[in-house]
Amino acid sequence: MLDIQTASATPHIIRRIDYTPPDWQVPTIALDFDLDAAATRVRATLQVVRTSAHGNPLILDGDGLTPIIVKVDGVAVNDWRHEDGALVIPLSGADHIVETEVEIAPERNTQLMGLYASGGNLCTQCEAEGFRRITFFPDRPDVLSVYTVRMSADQARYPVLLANGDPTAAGELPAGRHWAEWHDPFPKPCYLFALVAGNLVANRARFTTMSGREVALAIWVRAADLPKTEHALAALQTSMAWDERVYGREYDLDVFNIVAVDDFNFGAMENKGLNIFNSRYILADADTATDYDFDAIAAVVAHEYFHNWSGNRITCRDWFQLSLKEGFTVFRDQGFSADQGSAAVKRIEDVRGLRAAQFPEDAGPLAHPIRPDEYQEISNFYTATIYNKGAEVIRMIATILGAERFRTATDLYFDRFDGTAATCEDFVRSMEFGSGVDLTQFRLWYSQAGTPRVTASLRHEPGSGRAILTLSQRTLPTPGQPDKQPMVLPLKIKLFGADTATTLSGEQLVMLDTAGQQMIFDGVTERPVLSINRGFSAPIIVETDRSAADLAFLSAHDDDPFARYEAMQQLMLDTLVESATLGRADHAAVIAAVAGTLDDASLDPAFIAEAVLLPSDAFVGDQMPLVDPEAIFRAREALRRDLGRQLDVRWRAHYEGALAERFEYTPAAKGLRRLKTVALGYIAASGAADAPALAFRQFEAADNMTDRQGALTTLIAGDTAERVAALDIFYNLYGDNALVLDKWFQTQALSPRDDTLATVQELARHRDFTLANPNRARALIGAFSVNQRAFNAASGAGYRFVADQLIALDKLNPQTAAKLLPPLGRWRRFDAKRAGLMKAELERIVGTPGLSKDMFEQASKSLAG
Ligand code: B3K
Ligand code: ZN
Repeated sequence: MLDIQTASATPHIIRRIDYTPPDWQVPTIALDFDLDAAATRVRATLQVVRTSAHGNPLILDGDGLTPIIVKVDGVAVNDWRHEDGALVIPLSGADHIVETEVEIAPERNTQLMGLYASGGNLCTQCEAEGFRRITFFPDRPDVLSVYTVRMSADQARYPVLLANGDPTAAGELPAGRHWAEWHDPFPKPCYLFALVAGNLVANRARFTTMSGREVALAIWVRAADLPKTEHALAALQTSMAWDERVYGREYDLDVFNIVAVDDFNFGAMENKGLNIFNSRYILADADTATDYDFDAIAAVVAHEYFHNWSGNRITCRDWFQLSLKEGFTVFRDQGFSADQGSAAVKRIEDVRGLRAAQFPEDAGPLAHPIRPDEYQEISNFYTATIYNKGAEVIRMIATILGAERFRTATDLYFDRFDGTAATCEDFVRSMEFGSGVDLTQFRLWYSQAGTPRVTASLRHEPGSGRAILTLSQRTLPTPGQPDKQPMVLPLKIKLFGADTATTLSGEQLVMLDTAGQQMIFDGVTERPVLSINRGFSAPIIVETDRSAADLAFLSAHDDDPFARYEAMQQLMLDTLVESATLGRADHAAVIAAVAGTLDDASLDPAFIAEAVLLPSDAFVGDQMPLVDPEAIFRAREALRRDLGRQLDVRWRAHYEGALAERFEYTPAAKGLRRLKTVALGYIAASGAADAPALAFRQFEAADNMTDRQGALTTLIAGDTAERVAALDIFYNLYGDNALVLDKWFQTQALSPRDDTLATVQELARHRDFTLANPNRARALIGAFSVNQRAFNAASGAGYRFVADQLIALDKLNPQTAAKLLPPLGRWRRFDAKRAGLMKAELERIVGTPGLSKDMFEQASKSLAG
């Protein structure tokens, strides 16, 4: 028998430069599913066409499949081979019909890739390489086929049968069974295949497209969840209209179905005409979903819908091009969300997310460019870099081109590559052709990993009225890329006068594309203050010599809301880093700036809530040469306490100002709710005697989950009777709602309390905890491992706990386990003792017999990097 560890020790590396076009195309495929949770029969009929004058056999990928029968042109053959899971069939001609039959067991599929069971229903997930777990097929995105799918199943158990495209026929069968047939006229790669069989009900609506096509929309859920689908359905209609208006993209089938399932490896999947969603991104009502959940639902519904053009009509040639569809589609969904409420707050949230997830990735052992050069397991590359940095790269292109030329260029791209499997290069070239802008050097964003750092220093010569801005850039080495070239950095810049608080120069778009350059501003008659990277125009780290006074000035006067937020964040960061390093810092500048923001009646409460929040422990750690989790925690708590105490009157005024509101899901009401809970957090941080009672009152009186979870989060940081009571009440109220119970686990895993590690260890033995459900695993293990202080407990017990859980999870679901590994790979950022303990856990993982290649790749790269 093959020693699995030996197999892992010599990993199979797939390289981008090795791409060759497929030897065989499959213009049509007919699939026939005889569905059953224990044993499903899959018959596939493929029309295969040789693509050039080669003599190679047909190779059909398979994973865990055994062929029951293989036919060529209607005749059973036995000259095939079964090699590394794939079926190799010698064929003599240029065009054949190949039929195979296999049997699979959905109910035993714990990986949740391929056809699997969730909550008594059957569903599929194929991206990236799950289709090969269903049937033998060339499982690569550049093989596009027209699908016809027939399903038969027990009618009582699976009354609803759905697949891609439009329904074409259905009927009854003997013995209580029934069948349905679906046809998708749009050629697609197999990763977009989907079927669902289940006992589901639909919330239905209609949409008339811009050319007058009538589309029947439906969101399918279990009957009890039907009332929770209104928000997602409305978001779908809004996104369909938005894509017509903003990108000129129209929907193309008669039906659009969405199905929600409880067991899902990530957020949702854009299968053509049949999106399948993690139920957390569909189900919402005021009582069970937070404002954050409502927003995320709309964003994910839009994202998957937008993939119909950026992903499905134009797909990826190979998986190295993943950011072609993901980066662009994230950029599109961010634009959609920005248009639904406050664009400024949306930008702040997106940048916060980028800094929390992508910057550490770019600075660590798993750093990779948005178009990677190699991988072992493609599932490991659905990363913040591909998605979120990918979106920032598209945003920079849009900024450089300007709105009008960008739209011309995207029209050109959609037009030229419709119906094909394209590359990132195809996209960039379309941007160039559509705009006349040369993006030669800009292409480095696709090949170079790492976050560029820009140093900016502004010198004023009062005598000559000149201000000289000196800019320089560098990108630190990343694994496999020791030397970096200067990137193209579009920097939005503006100067303000320190005395008059007026604009000294209008906003300029400066293209920093060399290692260093200078800019001269004339007619600068008073001391200028620099506002740079406004709107976060480039996804970089900016280091300036601006004083605390200048940052405080910008936090009060900058007219770009993002820059205003950023100045405050920088001021807070500088203070926290100083305090964590020296054990003390002067809090006065931060307190004054926060007071100014709280007093500014012209500001949107949602913006105030973002601006007055301290940077996270993790982000403070990212600024330090080595992360000291305890010192950072103490510094942050001390600043929170001071802010709470010294601004007590203001926090209470804002808190009370928002109390009377009834639940409404509008941008204004959301902003007030957010500010209310932020204020409550500061009142509690001040140590005020009435804080637990105040929080408990909010917890009990809440008419929505945002207020209730906000109060719970505040309460469980403390050590009061209210804390225990709130946890019990919450559990008893929502114990039967899996999505809300996830919040109960997650809130405890994120707690700043001293005993969080022990609590989490106990929760892992709770009767409601299971590793089999990815949402639950992420709620406890994933949340705990980003709780910087608890996870990095000096004893190493946090590392050991997470490693134990991931080793267990890997046996069930390698993809979800591997996604949770990166926090253990951050050992270089910590002191020698912690680093040694983390490495020991990584080594233990790598040495685990039977480890998946998903985990092997993540853990071995984390050790080496
Ligand atoms: N395209 C899917 C992600 C698939 C992840 C596979 N490991 C959802 C999305 O990005 O829209
Ligand atoms: Zn996507």
